[in-house]
Amino acid sequence: MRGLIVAGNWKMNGNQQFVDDMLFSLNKVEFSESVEVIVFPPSVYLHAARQQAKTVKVGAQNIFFESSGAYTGEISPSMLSDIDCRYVILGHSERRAIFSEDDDLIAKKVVASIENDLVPILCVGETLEDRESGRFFEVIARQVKIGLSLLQAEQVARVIVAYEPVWAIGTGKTASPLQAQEVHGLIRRLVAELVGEQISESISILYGGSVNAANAKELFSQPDIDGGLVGGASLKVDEFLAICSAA
Ligand code: G2H
Repeated sequence: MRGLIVAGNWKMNGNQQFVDDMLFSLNKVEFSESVEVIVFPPSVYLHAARQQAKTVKVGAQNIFFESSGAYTGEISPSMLSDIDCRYVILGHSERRAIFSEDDDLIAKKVVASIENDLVPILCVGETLEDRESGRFFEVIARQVKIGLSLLQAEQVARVIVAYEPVWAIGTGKTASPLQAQEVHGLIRRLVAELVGEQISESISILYGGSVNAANAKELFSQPDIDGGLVGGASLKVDEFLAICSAA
């Protein structure tokens, strides 16, 4: 039985006070055992957040694939392991669009994270243009196939996939539960073709893109939607907790 996950991607928001306040509030909550809650602060706050967090897990929003070296500005998978942060978001559409990350680079990060005992959340999703052309699943399938291409089958079982249609990110437009379910089902079928049904049925596929307290329950009740990757709404503690309760 796959787990439900609510992941709060804080992006480049907040400050030390925000981190302290959020973790103070989250630490008071007893989350249902069936839900895993993870927050993703900016990297400068990761260590402090990891030390404070009692009821939620903490992860990073990005890593580089090398372990160490002359890569100014980057953090490595082993550094994350070192501070016991076990999750990392990879291939977010903002990384793809603003920082020109391509599928091959993301694949290297995915395998490096697995080799360092991290759980990668591999983000995939189509632009509005891709959706309107009707060929959106070709784009998503390419992102999934290349993103997982450097892994052994059993390593794929440790990956979380997040479907985040670019047209729904931070826009207030959400994919309808049926639109999202359609893509999640297709992703699961594709993973089954790549590595077999057993692994494909075991991995969590999260939905992301303007998830909020009002739409979470219906999205999360779809058979192939195993929780959410939440951006803007994860910055407001009451709304984030309502989303966690919907899972
Ligand atoms: C998509 C999502 C979180 P938001 O980027 O990854 O952000 O919920 O603000 O659309």
